[in-house]
Amino acid sequence: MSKVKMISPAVPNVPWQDKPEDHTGAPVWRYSENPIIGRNPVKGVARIFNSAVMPYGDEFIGVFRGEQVNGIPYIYMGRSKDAIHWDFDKDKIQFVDEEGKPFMPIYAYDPRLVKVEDTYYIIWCQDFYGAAIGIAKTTDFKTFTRIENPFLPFNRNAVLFPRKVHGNFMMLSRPSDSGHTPFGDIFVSESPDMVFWGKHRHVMGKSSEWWESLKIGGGAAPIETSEGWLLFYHGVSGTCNGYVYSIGGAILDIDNPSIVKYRCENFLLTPEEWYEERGFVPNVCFPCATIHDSESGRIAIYYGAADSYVGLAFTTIDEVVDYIKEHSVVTTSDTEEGRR
Ligand code: BMA
Repeated sequence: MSKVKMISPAVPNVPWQDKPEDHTGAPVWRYSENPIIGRNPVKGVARIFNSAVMPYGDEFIGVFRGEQVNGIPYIYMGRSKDAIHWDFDKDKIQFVDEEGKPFMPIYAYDPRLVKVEDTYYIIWCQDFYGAAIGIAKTTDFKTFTRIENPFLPFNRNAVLFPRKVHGNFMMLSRPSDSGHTPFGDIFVSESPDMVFWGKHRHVMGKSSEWWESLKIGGGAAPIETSEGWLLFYHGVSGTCNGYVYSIGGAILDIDNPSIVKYRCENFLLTPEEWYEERGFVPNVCFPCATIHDSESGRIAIYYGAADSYVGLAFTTIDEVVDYIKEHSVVTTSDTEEGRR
């Protein structure tokens, strides 16, 4: 039994592999059979990466960034019995507007999938006169109704919290430019209805740590724990050979998530394996989801690798929270409420 509690359902069939005995370093270890999704996974789709999955009944469901053979990214649905082997729909998700009429974005990438109360929300990056956030909702994974775009352009990496805080939906995002943004901090915004967003607060910015010294962005939906919201995010370093994306960890205040309680100065996972270092964009570990079991404390992290594959890594709630706390460095911009 874990000493840190995850306030979420039990998922006894969470994918899992024990930590290898010779594992050193951060308390996150890779699945030995990575990548779990290889190239050309669906006819007409060259690569699947940066994708989000979650439990659904006794099985699993997910929304996947599928890079079509014409280079345009779209979102595809997948289902799995074990959260490792996935069956994908042949066609991309067909979004409709509130009247049920077809309403497709020009492109859609980096989807997150979060259930709040009885509704599943898909949040992604799309064109809204430049890179911005799109959202759709579904209750049955058959009809996907787009709702109002939450933020003005330019923005990326929107991540919804799995429950309301003080009666409001909460969403992280990363204001950006429309290109390969060389800057970026994580902000949080609130909404009473998923339409009107405000009360914007700064959560945390790039840090002086080299691995996240250029920009950061939200990753998986925060996990509610007895210590606060556990956030796996990405941190980017700008090298002379391009960006390097690593996975970081922080714990946000449970009642006021704009306040960072702990932030790990070390990365939790950084590109080391061939499928992370070699691909369409080398040196990318980009987390988008976790599956976690509140009974055993096991956490499976899903991350895009090198903009080409999906990788799976594991940790436990106790190990990762202990490590983040032991190696925590927070600045004033992390711990303040972030309103200026
Ligand atoms: C970011 C996003 C991600 C991508 C990453 C590395 O700006 O576009 O989808 O994984 O760059 O290319």
